[in-house]
Amino acid sequence: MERILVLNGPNLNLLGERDPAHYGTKALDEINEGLFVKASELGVELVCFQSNHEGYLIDKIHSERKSCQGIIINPGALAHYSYAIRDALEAVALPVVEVHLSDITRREEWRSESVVSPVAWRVVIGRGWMGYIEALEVLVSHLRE
Ligand code: CA2
Repeated sequence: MERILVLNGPNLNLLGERDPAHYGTKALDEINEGLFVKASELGVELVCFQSNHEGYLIDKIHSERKSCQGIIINPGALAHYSYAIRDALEAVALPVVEVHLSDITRREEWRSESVVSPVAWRVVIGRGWMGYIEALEVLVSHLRE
């Protein structure tokens, strides 16, 4: 059975508390519950991890590199400047789907670039929580091609 690492970065633990116009109304636990339902339909195992700390996210990418076959990551604001996350994802050489709940290309200028995207196999933006489900579906199809 394939195992997929699902990572969420800074502040995503607060989802559902504020700013529904950008991020929707679901809490991260509810998004993860939806992902577990889809994972069971697809017959894959998920490991979900959220941290507000760049280094902990990098440690998780490293520690799961041999036990997971793919990564779904919403790096939060780290997407806009973390070359360390970018390098970690590139180093482990697993297929990566980058997810953003909001459409970062249609917000503030500083949000419009992701330094992670160049090492992602696919990027899903502006699809709300369903973006994570879409990410899981395309990643699993890709792994089974
Ligand atoms: O659209 C996305 O998914 C983001 O990755 C979310 C990040 C943001 O910094 C990125 O630019 C785009 C922010 C995550 C959470 O921010 C909250 C703000 C208010 C209430 C709850 C969460």
